[in-house]
Amino acid sequence: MKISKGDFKAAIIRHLHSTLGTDENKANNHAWWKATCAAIQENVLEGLRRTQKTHYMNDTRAVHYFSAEFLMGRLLSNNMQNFGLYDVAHGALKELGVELADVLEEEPDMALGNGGLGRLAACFIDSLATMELPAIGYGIHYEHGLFRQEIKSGAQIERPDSWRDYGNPWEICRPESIQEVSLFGYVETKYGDNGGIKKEWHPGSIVKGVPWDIPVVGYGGKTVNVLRLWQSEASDYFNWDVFNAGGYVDAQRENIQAETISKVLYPNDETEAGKELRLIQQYFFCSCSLKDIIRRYKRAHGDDWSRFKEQVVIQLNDTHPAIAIPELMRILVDRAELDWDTAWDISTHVFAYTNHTLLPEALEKWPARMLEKILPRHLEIIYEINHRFMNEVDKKWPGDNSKKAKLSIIEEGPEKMVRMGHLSVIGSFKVNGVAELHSRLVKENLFPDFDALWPDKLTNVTNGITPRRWLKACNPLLSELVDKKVGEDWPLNLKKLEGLAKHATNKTFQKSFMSVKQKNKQLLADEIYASTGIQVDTNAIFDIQIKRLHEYKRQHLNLLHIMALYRRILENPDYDMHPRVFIFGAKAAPGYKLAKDIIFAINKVADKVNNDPRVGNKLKVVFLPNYRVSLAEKMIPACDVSEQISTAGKEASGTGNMKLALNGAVTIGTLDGANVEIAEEVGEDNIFIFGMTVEDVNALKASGYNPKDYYYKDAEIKAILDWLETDYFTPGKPGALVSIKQSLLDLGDPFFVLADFRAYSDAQIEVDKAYRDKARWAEMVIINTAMMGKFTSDRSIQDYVDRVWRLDSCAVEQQK
Ligand code: 26M
Repeated sequence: MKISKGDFKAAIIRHLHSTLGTDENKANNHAWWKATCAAIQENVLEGLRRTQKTHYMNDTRAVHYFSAEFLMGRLLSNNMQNFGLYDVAHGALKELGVELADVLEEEPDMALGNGGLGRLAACFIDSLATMELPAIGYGIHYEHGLFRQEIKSGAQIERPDSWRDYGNPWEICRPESIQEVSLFGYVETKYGDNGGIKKEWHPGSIVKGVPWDIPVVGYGGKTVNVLRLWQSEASDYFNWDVFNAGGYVDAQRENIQAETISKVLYPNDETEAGKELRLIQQYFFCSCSLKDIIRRYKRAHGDDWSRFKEQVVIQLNDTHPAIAIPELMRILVDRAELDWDTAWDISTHVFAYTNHTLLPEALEKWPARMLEKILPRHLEIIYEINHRFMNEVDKKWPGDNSKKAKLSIIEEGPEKMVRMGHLSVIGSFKVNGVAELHSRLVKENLFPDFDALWPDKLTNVTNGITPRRWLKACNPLLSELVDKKVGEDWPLNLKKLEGLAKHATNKTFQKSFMSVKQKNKQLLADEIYASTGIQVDTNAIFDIQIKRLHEYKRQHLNLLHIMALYRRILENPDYDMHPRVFIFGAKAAPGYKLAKDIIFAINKVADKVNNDPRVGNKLKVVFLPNYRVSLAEKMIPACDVSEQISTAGKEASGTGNMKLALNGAVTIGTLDGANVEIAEEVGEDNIFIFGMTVEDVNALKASGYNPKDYYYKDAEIKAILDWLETDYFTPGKPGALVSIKQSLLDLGDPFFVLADFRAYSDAQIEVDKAYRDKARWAEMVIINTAMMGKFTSDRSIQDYVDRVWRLDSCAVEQQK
């Protein structure tokens, strides 16, 4: 379906007039943006209709991706690109006197996620549509996405994100598919004539789930799947008789404001326990989604449940949607009246679970008391699942009570807790980690006994990223160069990039490649100036660390090294280094005090360094506020050095590492997460690996790590940490940065920052050397782009199809 520039121009004007009620003379960029979206949406909706019809007619097996987060970013550029209409739109707008780039900037990010996990979900649904796989994403239609970050006097301030304030041109409300969700109340046990017992849940509250569909356009525009997001609303009616009869009204009824359920995305925060609303959010979207799936299944198969597990596979993106397991059991046993074994056989062939972290504080546990209050029937079902599972454990390890305690869904203690990870493993037919190293650690450290019990259940699927957004769309200059060298089909077959490798030492190609990098650096320099007023030299090394702020990611290791460089320059004005700009983007969880202190410290060090005439252009430090998908798209193409410096064993995979390397950045990193696999792909000469391995970390921990050893033995480390205690960076406020020193010295440096400091500093010296050898650097950069083929999310999705989902693609009939 090719559209001419003239037709597209007419469509934009038509929408300006009849959708927006304005005209060419009055329209501002926002109106042009909306009209352009509406013109593209005509194609989107046509593709959506065809896809849904095709999937219905073919009664396809489909994957249902359950995720509390989808970090979609902007959609216009992506959708245009995928329909092959980017140049057409660009030309049409030009003739109307409008710059496409300005129009694209009008679109607010859809920031319905925290970071890696949410962006992974977005890349995956892009790949699913591109690969013509029948798939639907299910999540929450948050009114407010992740907070907008402002920096005031160096400190993070959180502001609400209102992405839908002026209307979202992509979403379609589907009132015909509204679902109802029950909460609270009590369970009645009924005794049947045949001696059987039946459980009846009398809810204390009912809320409505309203689905909003976001079309997901595959590359090439053939398949258009949907992301279905549920919004909560007050239910129109409530059957008071039901529980007046039970007499529990006052005792059991909870009044939650229905609208608050989907009001706001929870930022990854320290403690989850006690956050009732978070559990309600999870149950709300899982229950709506399951009912939606069942409604669709019944339309084709009636009450015959025997084919359900052939038609439906549900991928749980972390444990956030784990409550779907007892919810499906409840529907099958209490509602469909299947016997337990039949229901359990269906459930355990439908669910698969992805683990995204080993951090103990991030493993979800809910107080049993809280579940009992909000979802009394589900707690009973969880106990029943656990009871039967404990019998299985006893068969494998007869009489071993410590095994039972370790494996149980229920953690005993002063407060009984329900471990959602255990529930997920027990209720799923496959469990995967997100990089080779991480999956090994899931087997060896997190779930070793489950692995012994079910040796085929635990597996690996290494993460990936969509090359459509993360190279073609965000880096048009490099894309054009790549097109010329390896052909234009690399966005669908990223291994084609390997064709660049043979040109890696070619002087002319090196020059073209590095001139693209230079132009991208200039664009970022302009952005930096516009948003911070800091002027940076594009001949400097652009060294970038972009990710959520967390101690395990060790932004403070980067900061200590920056302070070391600063100190070396002050001590020796001729200190020999290539000029460098250190650029950060990071949001801290609002309740994570030390993370916020680290942001404050980065900004305070930046103030000092950037305004110290003794430093000149050698060193600049930039903290770009409000890091988000659309800002990442500007930073990634301009990066020379990619910082991937987490404590070994802590970063499950990382995906920013892949995006940066794909765009020709060289990684300085630890042997952690997918860095290990990136190193395998590019070879050890084209990456700077430093620091302790997982084994080193374990050994040091076992022998008793004392950060003070490093403080007293390494004069530079001591000087830097002591510097943090003075008022050098916070004039008149000594001690304002002391919490960082305290965490590293007095609180035991839980992420081994000091232990890795010297190795990191040495690796940075190697980076500096390599960069100064222009030919060597260009070769490394080209090899990095060339060898990223493995990390397309298309490969990840193919791995899921082969190892987990067993799914066939389905060609959507196209318009003649
Ligand atoms: C915990 C306490 C305080 C602040 C944050 C957390 C927290 C940490 C990790 C909460 C959840 C966490 O895990 C979920 C997650 O986002 N994991 C990320 O998933 C990505 C996609 O698989 C991986 O690439 C990242 O390595 C992994 O951290």
